[in-house]
Amino acid sequence: MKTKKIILHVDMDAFFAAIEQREHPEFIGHPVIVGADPQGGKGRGVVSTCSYEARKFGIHSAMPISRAYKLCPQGIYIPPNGSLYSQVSKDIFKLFYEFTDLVEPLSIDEAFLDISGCIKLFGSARIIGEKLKYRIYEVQTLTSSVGIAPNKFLAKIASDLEKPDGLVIVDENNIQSFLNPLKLSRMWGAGKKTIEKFERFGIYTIGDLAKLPLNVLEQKFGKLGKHFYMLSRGIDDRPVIPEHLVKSVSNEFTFSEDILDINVLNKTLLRLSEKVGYRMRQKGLTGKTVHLKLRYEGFDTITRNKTLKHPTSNTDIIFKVINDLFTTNYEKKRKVRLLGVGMSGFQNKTGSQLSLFEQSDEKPSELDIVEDLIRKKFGKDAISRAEGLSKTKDPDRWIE
Ligand code: TTP
Ligand code: MG
Repeated sequence: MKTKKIILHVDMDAFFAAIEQREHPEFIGHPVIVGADPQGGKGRGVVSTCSYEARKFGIHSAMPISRAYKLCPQGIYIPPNGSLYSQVSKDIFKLFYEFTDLVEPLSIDEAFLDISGCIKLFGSARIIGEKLKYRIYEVQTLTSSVGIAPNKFLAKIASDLEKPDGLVIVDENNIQSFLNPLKLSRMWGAGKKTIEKFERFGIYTIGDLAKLPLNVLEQKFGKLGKHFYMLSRGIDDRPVIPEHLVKSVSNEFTFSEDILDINVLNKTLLRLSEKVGYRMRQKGLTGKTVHLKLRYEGFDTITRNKTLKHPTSNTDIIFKVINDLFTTNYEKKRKVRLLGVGMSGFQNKTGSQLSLFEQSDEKPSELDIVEDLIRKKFGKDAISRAEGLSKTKDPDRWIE
């Protein structure tokens, strides 16, 4: 018999803005906007996030900063301090492990915890949710929102329903009535176009969707039909994958201003490839699949990948593939907000998954070896082939 799962999703409230309010108590109770410089309404770039006080003015993440300024000129505008936010994030994640080792990080401020095995120890799911929120507040003076449910899909919806400082528990006997009134945008995988398509059929809520038979959904949405069928009934079997089993290494970079300059984009891709190559080599890993993440102005994001014949951790090879992926997929003249490089399809150092006659490109180049030594001695950022990049990058914005 399959044991019942209990999944907890935790997401920090107004994360970057809340940290700024904590660091500057005089900002508490005021609209705080973290993002690009508004320059009196003429600024370029976007809002990273804003405090709940600022949300009352209609401001939200990814909104042009000039628009935010029009809506709330009296707001407190702050540039992001990425290294501080990364550190706070790391410290918060440590607290999750006080409850379970089954922690899957999702982003800088959210994670899934599989708490199925520790209910007895703590008493109940609700007690775990309350304790976790309390610990985060006790150590960090930051509020978080928690959702607890029989699966990831429901837990993630639940954590968002009563933000900020929310705790929502989905009763396993009332899943359908929990889902029925919710908008389709809550469905993982339902983008703008899909929602428009549903609306043309008079489907507006998850409850409407749950009335459709599987064959109709498959006819209209192909493979995604089954996915929507399952989710609209609250069925989701995805396991929580703990960090040490996450099978990829990636780094991304968010520009403080959206970028058109192809030189800056290329240098950033090289820098990211170096970082990923370095981390792979430190872990003794080689990988076969190279991933590119490309986010345009306004949060429109694509991911592309290519699988190599032979596994590698060689920076030159990673960069060459990334460069090819970028050149083929980048829509010229579109401003870029974020770039990411990743590797997956790992083999370990002994090449245990390599077939006998398969040749490995594992050998790091001489340059990789020298650079790794320098990094070990002087720190991760001591050297980069993307020379000159330091002039254009804002080091606070590296998020790993
Ligand atoms: P979110 O968890 O989406 O937002 P939030 O924590 O600020 O607010 P909420 O209470 O609604 O959860 O994202 C976490 C952080 O990631 C956020 O504080 C800033 C950053 N971020 C951006 O920089 N740009 C974006 O467009 C988004 C959505 C988030
Ligand atoms: Mg958040």
